[in-house]
Amino acid sequence: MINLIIDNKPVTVEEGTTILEAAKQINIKIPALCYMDLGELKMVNKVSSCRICSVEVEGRRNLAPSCSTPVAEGMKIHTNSKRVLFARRKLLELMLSNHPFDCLTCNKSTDCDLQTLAVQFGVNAKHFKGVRSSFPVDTSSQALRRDPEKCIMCRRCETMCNEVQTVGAITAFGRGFNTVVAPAEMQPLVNSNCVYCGQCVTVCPTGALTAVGYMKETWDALFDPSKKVVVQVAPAIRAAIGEEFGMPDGTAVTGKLVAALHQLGFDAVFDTTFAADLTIMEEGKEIIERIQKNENLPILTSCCPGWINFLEFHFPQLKYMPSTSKSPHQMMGTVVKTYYAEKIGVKPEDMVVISVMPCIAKKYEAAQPNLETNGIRDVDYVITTRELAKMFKEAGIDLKDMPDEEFDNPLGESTGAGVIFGSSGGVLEAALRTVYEVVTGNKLENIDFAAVRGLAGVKEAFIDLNGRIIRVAATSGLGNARKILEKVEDGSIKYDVIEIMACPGGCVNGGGQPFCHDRQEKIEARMRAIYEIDHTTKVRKSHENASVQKLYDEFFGEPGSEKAHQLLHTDYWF
Ligand code: HC0
Ligand code: SF4
Repeated sequence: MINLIIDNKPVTVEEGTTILEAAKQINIKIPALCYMDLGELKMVNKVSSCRICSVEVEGRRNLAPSCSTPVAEGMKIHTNSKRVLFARRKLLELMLSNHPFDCLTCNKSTDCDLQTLAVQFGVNAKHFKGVRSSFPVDTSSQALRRDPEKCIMCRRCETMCNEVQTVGAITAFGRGFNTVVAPAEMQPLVNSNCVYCGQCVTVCPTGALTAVGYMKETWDALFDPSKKVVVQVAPAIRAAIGEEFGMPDGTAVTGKLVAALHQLGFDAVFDTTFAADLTIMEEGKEIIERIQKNENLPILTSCCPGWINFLEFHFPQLKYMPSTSKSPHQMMGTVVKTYYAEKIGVKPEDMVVISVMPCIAKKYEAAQPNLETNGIRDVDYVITTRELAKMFKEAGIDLKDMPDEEFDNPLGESTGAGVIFGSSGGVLEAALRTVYEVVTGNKLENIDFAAVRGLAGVKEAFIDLNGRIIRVAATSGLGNARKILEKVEDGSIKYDVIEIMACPGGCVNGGGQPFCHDRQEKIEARMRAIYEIDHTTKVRKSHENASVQKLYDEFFGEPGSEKAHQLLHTDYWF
């Protein structure tokens, strides 16, 4: 153990601890911009490029970056001496001298770490004149927006994209003022292998990487009297949007969310979890068929578009493996514009479907040419949790003050199984609850598959289906997906079913969720909220969803029917 003194407070920490981490242990907060260490999520960036965390170490000539300087016995450290504070202010002034001053209109405003520090340090004017770097904004994609002039070269996005997600879509080019983080050969994003997982957005400290917004299109639809505007909300929204309104982490706000959406003016408020149950009926059927025929195994889940994009670029040879089921929100879009449109006597072209998703890749998915029915988009626009929170605020709606309301029928009923889709392992668990009962004809006594829950990168379980032992896994984070698929390919591991989610921890940690610094705690709280909803919901198995059963009776016939295949399945976009 190492003994040292920070700001006159003694502290004893393990060898190898950095000064920044040691200070944290005695509640001394050192500001930082490029530093990132997100615990179990295994996201670590210690490049010391911003130097904002510099501290004074007695006896050393230069200030030391606390994020990468290990403690040493007897060190005496000052985190807020005159010299340190002067240096931090100058560093911030230098950064801002090469930064567009458009905070009022930047969509990261109030969530920007650079802006927060500038306010904290009273840096409110440009003190340096001279050259500024100049790069065009990349608006080529439907999901992700790159504004390189706002980049402060913290390299968090590179770490996320290259090391955590192992996608390798963006990297730094050039030197000095000409340095820019961009796709290979400085191509626009749309020509790159970016999978739009949005994880870089979650760690970008400024507005350099943000999600493309569709709030205007959503408002336009709401104000258009000729349109019937239907909204659906993903499972993970209810566990996180409360954070934007000051509610404690992990507060489930389902009823309040529905009330707020009604108040915003949507004609019908449906639950993507209904469609998640529908997905289980379709995907469950595929799982059973492939297991019984013992072919094309493992079957991979297909509901995460970030993962499907990753498959396109990194494992195209495995294209036959994923289920052909559309993702739940796309299924919902199709069902709204066919079954529901017919029921209420409205032409599908007069309907607008908005999906509220914790995800950025869903924006890309919804725009894919093949995800339409009879020439009409299944889903018109996707907005994120953050965008919906902004719309509520714009309309003067405080979620905290809303009453509880129910989703509308007939596409609002869901089960606990549908809700757990929002957490890594949930799709698999929901599928197992149904597949087991359909195959064995027996009631599943313990429906909680705890082994596939939680933040671990790869989670495994075994289940006995009438004597055939099925081996399943859930993996989240594309780096973990890569490892597992490489083993599947080289035959060193055998699975029957694998759930893959692009974001570490699943949709609760999606690229469209509220920004947060204490990420691991937040994700765990959101996961707890999801499982609590499941636990307290009366119906917890997808095949017991009465509205889904009715949909089959009235419209699709049975899971896997010709009509179901035509409307609820797809071949992928590559
Ligand atoms: Fe998810 Fe989904 S669970 S991908 O994470 O499958 O975005 O929450 O809506 O579609 O249901 C996201 C979350 C969804 C879909 C569902 C799936
Ligand atoms: Fe990389 Fe995902 Fe960001 Fe694309 S969205 S640049 S794949 S981290």
